[in-house]
Amino acid sequence: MPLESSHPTLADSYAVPPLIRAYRGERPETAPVWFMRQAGRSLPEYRELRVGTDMLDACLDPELASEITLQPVRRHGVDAGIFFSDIVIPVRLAGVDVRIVPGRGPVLEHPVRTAADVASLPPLDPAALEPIREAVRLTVAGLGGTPLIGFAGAPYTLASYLVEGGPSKEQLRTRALMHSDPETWAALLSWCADITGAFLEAQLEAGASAGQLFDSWAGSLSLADYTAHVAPHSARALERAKALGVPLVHFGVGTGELLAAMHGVGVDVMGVDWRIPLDEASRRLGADVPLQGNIDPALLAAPWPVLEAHIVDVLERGRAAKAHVVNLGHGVPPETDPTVLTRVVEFVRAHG
Ligand code: 1CP
Repeated sequence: MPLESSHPTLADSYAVPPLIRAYRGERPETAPVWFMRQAGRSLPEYRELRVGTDMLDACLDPELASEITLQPVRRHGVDAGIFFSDIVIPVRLAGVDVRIVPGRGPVLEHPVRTAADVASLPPLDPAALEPIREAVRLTVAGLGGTPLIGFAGAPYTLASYLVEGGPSKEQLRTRALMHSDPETWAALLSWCADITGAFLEAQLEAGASAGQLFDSWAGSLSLADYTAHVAPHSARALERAKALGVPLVHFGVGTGELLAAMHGVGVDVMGVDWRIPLDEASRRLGADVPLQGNIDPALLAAPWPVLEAHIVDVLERGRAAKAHVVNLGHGVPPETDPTVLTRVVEFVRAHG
């Protein structure tokens, strides 16, 4: 079902969308807004569609993935769709046995922990990405003038699931492998960079207007480890996307100490979680770097006046940067009342 707003006039069809203008460092009339994890469990229409379909199967069904991507754009009127998929999709498409366990996250039948495990990781056949390309084409057509953001997991975050075998708070085994067997580590991260880079490239080539690299768990690394053992692989993952000339965003959780290094892998925009204010992030990065963030997701459950005061503060501090795309500091919590998200969009449109 196409969106109601998908009937651009001739003039509109030549206009650059506010999101892309902000990613390029301009300040559109109001700050663009979208939410990480805007598709998914906070929406009753999503829960209804997903009944009886496994998470990764849903991602690989082009019609379903496209419809789920469009749902939050229709409901909230956000400035972008984020492609409905998952960071482990390229792992699955390479033929590795990974599942998403409801309420938990990605889980591997056989964790990847030794040199032999890494050596036996299969390459990703580009043809396997066809359901992703097809879903993106359908979604871009359905979105009309609203841009689609493609995404991929960064090599470190992806590797953490492979090594730990599932979600992990501190990635102890992963960080131990990094130091105890640097050669195996480098081979593992190169494999991750190749498959995740191909996943992102496929989305951009099929029509996504921007790309976001999620290094969600990089915040558990020291700056020295990030710089020596991770950043070069993240840069490699982005190489092919960079050649396409679309704006690229980099985001992690708890990465206040890593912001400059993460920007240094060659992205245009930095996503910031809720732990440091945007004016401080801008001080660390330099005022010419556009920022994305950083409403505390916890406050979506607070009384409106509390949330509103927080949003006003985020908008004001965001003025320190050259441009600001409003978002949360991490994903929408599953139990969020979706009407609150719509109200946030309306408030930002009126005040941002
Ligand atoms: O049954 C379900 O609905 C499963 C829940 C779910 C959903 C909706 C998972 C399992 N993944 C997704 C979709 C998803 N994953 C999207 C697209 C939807 C959107 O943003 O609107 C995106 C961008 C992701 C990316 C993703 N997956 C990240 C990076 C973003 C982040 O939140 O930091 C990570 C770390 C994952 C792994 C993952 N997949 C699913 C879960 C529950 C997790 C996190 C588990 C953990 O805490 O380690």
